[in-house]
Amino acid sequence: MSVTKHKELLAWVEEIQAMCKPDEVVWCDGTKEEYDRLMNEMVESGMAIKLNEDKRPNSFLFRSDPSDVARVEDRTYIATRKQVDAGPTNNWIDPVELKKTMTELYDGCMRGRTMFVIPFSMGPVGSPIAKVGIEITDSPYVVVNMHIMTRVGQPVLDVLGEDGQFIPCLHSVGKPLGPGESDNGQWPCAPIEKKYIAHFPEENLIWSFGSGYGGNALLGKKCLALRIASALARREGWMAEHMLILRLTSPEGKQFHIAAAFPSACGKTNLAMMVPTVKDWKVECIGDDIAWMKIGPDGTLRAINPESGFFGVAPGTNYKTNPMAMETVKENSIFTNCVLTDDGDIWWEDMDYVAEHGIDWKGNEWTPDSGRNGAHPNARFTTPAAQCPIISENWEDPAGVPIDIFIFGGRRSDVMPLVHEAVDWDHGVFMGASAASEPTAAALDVKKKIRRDPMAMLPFAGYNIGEYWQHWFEMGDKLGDKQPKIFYVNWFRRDENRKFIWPGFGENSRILKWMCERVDGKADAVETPLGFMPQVKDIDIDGLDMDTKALEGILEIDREAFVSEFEDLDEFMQPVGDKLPKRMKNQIERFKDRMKNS
Ligand code: O2Y
Ligand code: MN
Repeated sequence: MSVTKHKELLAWVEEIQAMCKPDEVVWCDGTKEEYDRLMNEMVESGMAIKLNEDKRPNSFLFRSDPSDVARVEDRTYIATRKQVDAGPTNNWIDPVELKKTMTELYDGCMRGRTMFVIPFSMGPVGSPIAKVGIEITDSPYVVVNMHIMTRVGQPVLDVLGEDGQFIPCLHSVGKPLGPGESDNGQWPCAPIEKKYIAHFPEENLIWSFGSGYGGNALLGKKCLALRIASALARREGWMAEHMLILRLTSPEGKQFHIAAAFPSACGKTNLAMMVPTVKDWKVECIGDDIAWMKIGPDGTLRAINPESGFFGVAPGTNYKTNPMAMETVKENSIFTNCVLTDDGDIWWEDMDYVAEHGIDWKGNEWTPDSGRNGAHPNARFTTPAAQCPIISENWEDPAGVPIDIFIFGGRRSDVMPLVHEAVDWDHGVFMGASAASEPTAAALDVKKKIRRDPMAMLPFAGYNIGEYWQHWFEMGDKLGDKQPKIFYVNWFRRDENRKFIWPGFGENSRILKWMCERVDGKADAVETPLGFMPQVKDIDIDGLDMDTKALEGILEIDREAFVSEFEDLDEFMQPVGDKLPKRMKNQIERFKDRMKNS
């Protein structure tokens, strides 16, 4: 008996089966039995390693192919009929041409493998903000990760009914097996020139080929929840953003909901589940990566986290930087490209202790003296959000939480002060659009000191970036007096010895407190050419071990430094051409004028 009567879905699955020619087809039910069965099979085949049950219960380690360790932006495409609709920030190929190329690659690509059909919901099943996707994949690693990152199984098919809308997501590792051939415990993938992460926003369709890793393969995440959803959100009048969501509760019990966008390597997951140092304020986590936001019946902007797990960067995560993540990954987690320790646990660089010996992410013996990293810098944990000790009890509320505050930011060792506030919505949109970060060691771009990453959406806006900004302006108009306040932060200022000036982590709660008090009209600020800014007296520094002069220093603005970046800003905006909204042009002019003349 079929698991669904949805004719369009059944026809699509048949069509893909005929093209990819798998040995068998399995419809995933999302149950624990299914998860355990697939994990057992992968342990048997040598693809997965079961970790020591006493150290890390029900947890597994995978090692990817060394060529398949991260998202491949150069091989990621937005295929729209007209190139202008993908815009200057996306790779573009004509959809007919791309489908032809990929169809040839997909032909017979699942031979010798099982084709899994994964019905999944992004967002609580049945929420008015949620969307249903169906991922077809030949990777059991993808299935078990999707179990954690999304809601999988029959309830999703029930919501879909016989004619509900779904987003088809096709994925193959791109390595068919010959008769009697097996992977032999090796991670299957295709060479880089055959990898394609393709999005067809005009058809709400995703085709991914050749990579089994993270954002390239777990298609609910970056492909659906950001690239396709951002295009869909614009058409339908909502927002799909690369933002964490947290709730901050004041000592009086007043709740504030914050959505914050930072480029990678700026501590998004750390902020999402921070332990605040500011007295009697409480943080609860709702999401660490993606926010879907719709205007609710009361006119407020309601946000849900469409995911149900965290796919976090492991290296650098420890009890100082992110104690709640460390607690979350204690069990029921999947680790990819970490060190296997001699006692059957996992380890990564900058964990709270130094492992003496282990097997590195490439499967070789490793000690701290080996002169190389044990874990890959983009090693990951996949872990259920429900296990986070400070997950909010409302994190799965289908109605979402009302957003009071947006935060943008970036990593800058100089120029950008600790915090500033937009004078109004349009100014805030400009702040987000011009956000910039210094490349980290992992992505060193020697030619440029800063990389613009508007709203942290540079690799994720699934349509023309100028139209994306216009959508932001229009959402502000619709929200009217219910607009969230917009702020910009830079936790990463350094002194003359390259030491961080601001202590960061839990101490960031002091800045969040000031923001909440601004929302409440209780905190002061001074107007500057950059926007509203606090003075030291406006920030709660009780118990903060920091020189007041140093804090004063990072709350000042250096107008000349901003003026010297005008050229970079113009260079970034110029390719947007006719699609650059008038309101953005206005903001750029006003910003320049304030910096030069006020
Ligand atoms: O490297 C990957 O495939 C993962 S990328 C990722 C994962 C979780 C959250 N954010 C990101 C990102 O690139 O923004
Ligand atoms: Mn992200």
